[in-house]
Amino acid sequence: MEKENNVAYGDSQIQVLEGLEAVRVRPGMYIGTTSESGLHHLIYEIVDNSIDEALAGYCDNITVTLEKDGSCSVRDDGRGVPSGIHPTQNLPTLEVIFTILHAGGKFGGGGYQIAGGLHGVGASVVNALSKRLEATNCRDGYEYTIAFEQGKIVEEFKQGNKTDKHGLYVRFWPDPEIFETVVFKADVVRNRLREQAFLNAGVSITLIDETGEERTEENFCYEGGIKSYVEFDNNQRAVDPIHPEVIFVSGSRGTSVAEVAMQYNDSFTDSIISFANNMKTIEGGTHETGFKAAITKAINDYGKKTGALKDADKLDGKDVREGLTAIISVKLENAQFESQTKAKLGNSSIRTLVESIVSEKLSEFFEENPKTAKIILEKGITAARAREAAKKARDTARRKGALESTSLPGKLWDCHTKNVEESELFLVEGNSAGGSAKDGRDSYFQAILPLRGKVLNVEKSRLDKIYSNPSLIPIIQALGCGIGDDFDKSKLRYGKLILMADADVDGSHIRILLLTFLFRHMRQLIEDGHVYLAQPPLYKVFKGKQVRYAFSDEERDAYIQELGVNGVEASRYKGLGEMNPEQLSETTMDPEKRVLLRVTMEDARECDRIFSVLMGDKVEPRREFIEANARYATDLDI
Ligand code: 1YM
Repeated sequence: MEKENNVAYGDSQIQVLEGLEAVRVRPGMYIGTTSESGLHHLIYEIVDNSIDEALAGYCDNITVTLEKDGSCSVRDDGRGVPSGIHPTQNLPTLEVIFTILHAGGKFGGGGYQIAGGLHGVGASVVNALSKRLEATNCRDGYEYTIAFEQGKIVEEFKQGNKTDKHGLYVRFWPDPEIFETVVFKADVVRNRLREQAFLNAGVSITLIDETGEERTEENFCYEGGIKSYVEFDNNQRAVDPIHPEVIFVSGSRGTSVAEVAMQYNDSFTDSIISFANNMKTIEGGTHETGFKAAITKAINDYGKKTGALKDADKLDGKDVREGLTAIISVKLENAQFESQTKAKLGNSSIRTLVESIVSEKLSEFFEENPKTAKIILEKGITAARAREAAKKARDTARRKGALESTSLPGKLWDCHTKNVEESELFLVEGNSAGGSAKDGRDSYFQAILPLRGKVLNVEKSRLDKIYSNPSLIPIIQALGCGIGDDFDKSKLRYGKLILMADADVDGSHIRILLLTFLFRHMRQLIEDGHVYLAQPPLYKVFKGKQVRYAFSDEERDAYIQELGVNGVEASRYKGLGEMNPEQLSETTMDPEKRVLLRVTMEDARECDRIFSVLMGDKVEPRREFIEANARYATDLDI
């Protein structure tokens, strides 16, 4: 055996190093990406091992600490890792766990961790991608320690002090040579830990954040598991349940298990979040398909049975999902993940499992809870009627030509170019501002559509109302691309849709109403980056012929200083309508001078949540709506 750095390299260690080196050479293969999301995966991998120990019944508490020095530590009070030499690797088990890819009972076979995608690659990958990793294992009356740098042992496995504690402690410093960023975000970690606490009922997870000015500590522990998750999601979105109980069903077949929690609320949208082996499946998959089929069948069957639905009536999937919050969690061996992002479950056996347990047990639930069953059925029937009404309203609107781009709204001042790439449509609050915008525009590529009054709040209205709404129809007509199921982007008439409203609370309200409409019914326009917010100035500061436009109080004060005027002379705009065409052009419309904020869909679900909070019935959560409004505005286009 050769000795180097006090470390003996035998054949097996050389294999180890080659293994971990492979992880460093192709980190993407093991953690998906080396961006911020990959960085956070390191934490999840370690925490997953503690959660497994908790699920095995040996661990009560897991503590994750974001340390001041940028490292992260995870501590559990489980059994600790076996303290001896690994029987086949002939190395300390503690070393094996951090050095052999997919080693050990948990990392090779058995359990659910051998999922496809990113999950369960384990502690050795975290070690390989860390600048340094330290582990302290408490078991059998002693403390044992080991430390690595970039996967190589730097402090050998050794027995330390006596202790009657048990459990494993791991602290790691992510390697800046590997990751684009090595700064953990407490928000990201918090959401994940909370989610894991919901998915693993009764497991107590504490997050300590030492990185801020003040140390914070939060605990997540939910005896109700995914039932509590449903309640939490409803609260987050500020929707009100329409029946008292969260419905819970679970079942298993062979080694696969599935559980579902669901509850209906008074909103018109659904929030279905699904997981496979505790990984969120954003794109759904077989478990979601099975669930959707099952609730459609169970509700229709119940409606037929009670006579509420005639033979000819049938609720479709969309009807029975209106206002539904549901969490679906399945655990299975050999999970297959599909799609680019590996966020879609592909195993067909899971579809059958979820479908059969949900349809059977939901039917049972309906029998035993006729009051709730009636409420749910009625919600579906109302949704179906609204769908019918919407279809009629759309057909009527179509017949009148109101939705075709061939019939443009009377109030539209169109532009000359037909080139979508270069054209812009300004939606302008108020007629007088519309007039200024019309005169201040470059009519070659800029079109103006003045909006009269408040836009319909689509969060509180179904499609039938939209198809007959005087504030929205002109927008649909001008854009030309249709809405909802009829949406066809190839018919879009303008490359940029620019919302231009006053920089006050009313203006913000109009912006949010328009964004809600676009988000719900022309989402792709936001996704593809076609939607912008104009930024009119708040102040004009002038002295003689010298004029400055200020977009904030600070800027105003700076201009007052610069021009040497006293505050009285700095006039504040009360609205867009107060600007003449030249001023409006100069400050807000001319591509050479204006500032536009592009509306992005950073996180569609978060966006959805905010829209629900802002536009739902509850007043309280709306208070901070201006703050929330600023969230959409992230890209600058100057
Ligand atoms: C902070 C991270 O990894 N805890 C942890 C890991 C293990 C055990 C307990 C454990 C598992 C088993 C038996 C078993 C692991 N052990 C192994 C291996 N926390 C953290 N807590 N005894 C203890 O699965 O049979 C791999 S992980 F391989 F040694 F069994």
